[in-house]
Amino acid sequence: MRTDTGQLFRLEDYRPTDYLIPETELVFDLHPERTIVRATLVVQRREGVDISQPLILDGDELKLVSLSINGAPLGENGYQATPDRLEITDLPEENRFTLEIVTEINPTANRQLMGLYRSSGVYCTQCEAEGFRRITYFLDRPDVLSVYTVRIEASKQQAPVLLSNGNPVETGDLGPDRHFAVWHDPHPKPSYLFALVAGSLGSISDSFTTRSGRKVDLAIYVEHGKEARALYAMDALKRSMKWDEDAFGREYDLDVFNIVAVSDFNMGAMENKGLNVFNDKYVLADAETATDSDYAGIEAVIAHEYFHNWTGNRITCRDWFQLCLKEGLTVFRDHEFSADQRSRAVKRIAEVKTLKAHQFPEDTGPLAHPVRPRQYREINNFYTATVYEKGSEVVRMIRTILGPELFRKGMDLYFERHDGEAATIEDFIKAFEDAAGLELSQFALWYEQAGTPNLSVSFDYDAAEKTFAIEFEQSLKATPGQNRKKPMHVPIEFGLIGPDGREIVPVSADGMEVTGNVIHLRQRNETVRFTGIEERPVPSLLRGFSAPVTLASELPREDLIFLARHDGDPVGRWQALTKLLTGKLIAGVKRVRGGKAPLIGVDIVGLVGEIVADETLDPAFRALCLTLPGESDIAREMGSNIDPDAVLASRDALVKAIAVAHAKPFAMLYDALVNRGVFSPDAASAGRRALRNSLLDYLSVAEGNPSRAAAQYHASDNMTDRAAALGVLVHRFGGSESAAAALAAFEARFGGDPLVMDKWFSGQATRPGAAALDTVKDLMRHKLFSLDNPNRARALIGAFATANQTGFNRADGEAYRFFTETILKIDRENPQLAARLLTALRSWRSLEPVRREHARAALALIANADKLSTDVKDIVERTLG
Ligand code: 0A1
Ligand code: ZN
Repeated sequence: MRTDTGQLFRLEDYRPTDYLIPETELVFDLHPERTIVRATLVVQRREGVDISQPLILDGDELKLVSLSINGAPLGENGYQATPDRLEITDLPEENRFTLEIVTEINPTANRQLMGLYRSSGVYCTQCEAEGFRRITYFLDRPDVLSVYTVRIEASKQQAPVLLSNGNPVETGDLGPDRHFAVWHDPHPKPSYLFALVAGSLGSISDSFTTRSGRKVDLAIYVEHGKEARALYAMDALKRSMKWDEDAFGREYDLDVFNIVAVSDFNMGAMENKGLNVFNDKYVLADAETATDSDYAGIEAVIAHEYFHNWTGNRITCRDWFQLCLKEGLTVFRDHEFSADQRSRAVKRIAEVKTLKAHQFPEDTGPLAHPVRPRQYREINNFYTATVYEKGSEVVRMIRTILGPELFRKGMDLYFERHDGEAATIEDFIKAFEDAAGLELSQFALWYEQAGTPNLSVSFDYDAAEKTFAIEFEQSLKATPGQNRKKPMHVPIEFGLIGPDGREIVPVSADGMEVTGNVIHLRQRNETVRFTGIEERPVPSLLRGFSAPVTLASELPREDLIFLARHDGDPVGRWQALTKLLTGKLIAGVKRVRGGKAPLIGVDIVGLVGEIVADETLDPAFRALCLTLPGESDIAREMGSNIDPDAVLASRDALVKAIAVAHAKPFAMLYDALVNRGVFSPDAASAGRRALRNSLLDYLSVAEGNPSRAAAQYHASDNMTDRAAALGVLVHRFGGSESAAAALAAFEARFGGDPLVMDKWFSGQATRPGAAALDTVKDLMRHKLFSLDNPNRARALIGAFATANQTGFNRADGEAYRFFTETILKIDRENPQLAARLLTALRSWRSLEPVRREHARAALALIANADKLSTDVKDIVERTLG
C-alpha cells in the first residue's frame, strides 16, 4: 500500500516523456504466489533528447529479478531500482534499443485489486489508472502508446482459458500440466488498457458482422454454471455494436471481442482493448436473480465499455487531468444509447435524478472539483460523478448549442483528427468549433469552473405591449481553490405555454440570443423579451434539463401545478411536480422541527393521484411521479441544519396522506397491473412493474399491515417484484413476522449466491431508524459477508452510509464511529474502496450541529490514524477542508 504523503500533480506541469515505448512484449509465467513477468520493450529516445537523460520507469510494490539492454545484463551501477521506481542511467547511444525487465509478483496476495490479482482463483488484471506499474516497470501514463504482444503460460488445469488484448495468435502445449497462448493487439495503446485473464471459466459465444463486413467473434466468460445469466449482456453487446455504427459511424476493429465477469472488482467494469473485464454485477442477469434496474444497469455498462473502444481507446487521454475526455463523452454516448433502447423521457428523468443525487452534493461540498481538475494527489479519487455525469452533461450542452447535425460533424472531425492519439479537452472543443464555425471559449468554462451555477429567474408579462420578459441572473459560489467565477454560457431550452395548454410561438425575441427553443444565457444578468404574446404564458424553463444548474424561479404555485399537468416536455412536467413536492416536504420538516405535524394540502395530494391515474401516460413516468423525493433529495434542497429524523417524518406524512386519499384507485390499479405471461425485461414491462411496486408501498402504508407485501413476496416469479416486496416488508414493517419470514425465505433460496444476497444485505442496511446499526454489525458476521469483496462492502456498509439517512446519521454519532473503524479496516487491504466509501461523509457540514460535531470527530479520528493510504488521506483531508 502506498502511504506516502501524496505528491501533488498539476495540469500545468505536463511534459511529454523523453522516451517512448513503441513495442511491448510480455511473457507471463503464471503461478498463484510467484508470477514471473518478462517485459521486452522497444525503447525510443525522442528526437532532441540528450543521451544523458535517464530513463525513469514507474513501479509499485515490484521486485526486480533482472534487467538487460540489447541482450546484455546491466551492471549494478547502471540503474537504481526500488519497488516503486526504476531509473536507468547506463543507456546505449543509439536512439532505439531493447530493454528487458524481469519482475516477480504475487497475484494471490494482491487485495488492492490493482495490477494482476486473483478473483475466485481466476487471474485477472486492472490497470487503470496506475495498475500496470504493479506488473512491470513502465512509462505508466496514458500518452505512451505501445503495440503489445502477450504470451501467457499457465497450468492447464487451473487456467484452461488464457486471454489478453487484441487477436489470438497461437496456443500450444508445454508438457503435462502447462500450456500457453499468444495474443497480439495491433492498435497502439496506453498501459492502462492492458489486460490479462487466465482461469477456469464457462462461456457463451456469438458473433457480429460489422457494416463493412468484418465478422467479430464475441464471447462472455463467467463462473461455470452461470452461462445462461450472460445472455442478456450478450444481447446488449450486439445492440451496442450496431448502435455505434448507426449513431456515430463507429465500427469495431478487431476479430474478437471478449468480456470476462469477475466477482472481485473495485468499479463497474473496464474497457481494456478487446478484453473488457466486468464486475459480475454488470453481466449476470435472469428473471429469478436480477431486478429491472439490474438489467438496465447491465445494458448501460456493457454499452459504456464497448463505446470506449472509440472514445477512450482509439482516442485516449493525454494525461489523467483529461479523464472526462473519455468518461464524460462515453457516459453521454451510453445515455443516448439507453434512451434509444428505452423511453427517452423516462431515461432522461432518471439521469437528472442521478446527477442531482450524486453530482450536485459533490459540487456543493468540500470535494468539489472541475470536470477537468487542475490538480490531484490521488487519481483514483477522481473517478467521480463530476467527471462522469457532469462531464456527460457538458457534452450534451455542446449538442444542444450546435444542434444534432453539427454535433455529429464535430464528432466525426474529432475522430478523424485524433484517431490513434492521446488527446486533450482543447482538441475536443476545437473539433466542434471548426465543424460549426463557432467560438466556444466561454462555453469551455464548464470544464474549468467547479460548482453548480444557480439561475434566479423572474418574469414580467405586459398585456398592453403583448410582451413577455424573462430576467436571468446567474451565480456560482466559491469552491475549494476557486473563489471568483466567471459567468458561463448556459443553454436554456424553453417553451411558453398558453392557458389552453398549447405552445405559444413568439413573434420575436429581443435582448438575448435565442436559437429555436434555446435561450443562450452568457452574462451575469440578462433579460429576454418575447413579442407578440397575446395572453400571459406559463414559461417552462430548462426543458430536458438542458443545463446542470439549479433554478430559483418566481413562478407562482398555480403555474407549477399547471406545468405539472400540461407541460409538453415530460422532464419539465416532472421538474414542476418535484418542485411542488419538495416545497411541501421542506415545509413539513420545519414544522416537525418545531414540534408540529406537517400540514398537507389537498391540491398536491390530488395532483399526484391525477397523474398516477392518467392512462395516457407511460407507467414508468407515472412511477417516477409517484416516487416522492427521497430523504437525501430533501436534505440537499434544504442545504443546511439537516435533521434526518425530521426529514423522514415529513416524507412519511406525505406518503401516508397520498396513500390514504387514493387507497381505492391505487388498489384497483395495483390489481390491473399484475404481471401476465412470462417475465420480459423490456422497458414497457419494467415500467408497469415500477408503477405497481410503488403502489405496493403506498397501499401497505394505507392498510397499515404487511399482508399485501407478504403476499406479493411469496407470489412473485421475478426478482423485481420480490425485492420490492422485501423492501416494503423490511422498511415499513421491519420488526414483523412477515418481514422475518421473507428474509428467511430469501436467504434459503439465494444463500448460495453472494451477488444476489447483496440485495438482502442492502435491504436490511437501509431500514430506517437507529436500530439498523446493530443489524449491520450482525450482518458483518454473516458467512457470506466479507469486507474484502467490494460488492459485499458496498452492499452493506456503502448502502448503510449512503442510503440510510436516519440510521447512519444517528443523533448519538454511534454509526459514524462504527463507520470510521470499518473504513480503517478496509483501508489496510483496499485503499481505493475505503476512500470511495468514505465520501459518504462529504456533506457532514450540512447536518444540524449535534450530528455535525459527531461527524467531524469521526473524520478527525480517521485523519489522525496512522498508516493511512494516500487514497483515504486525500479524501479525509479534503473533506475536513
Ligand atoms: N474506465 C472505467 C472505470 C474504471 C476506473 C478505474 C478502475 O480501477 C479500479 C476500474 C474501472 C469505466 O469508465 O468504465
Ligand atoms: Zn468509462
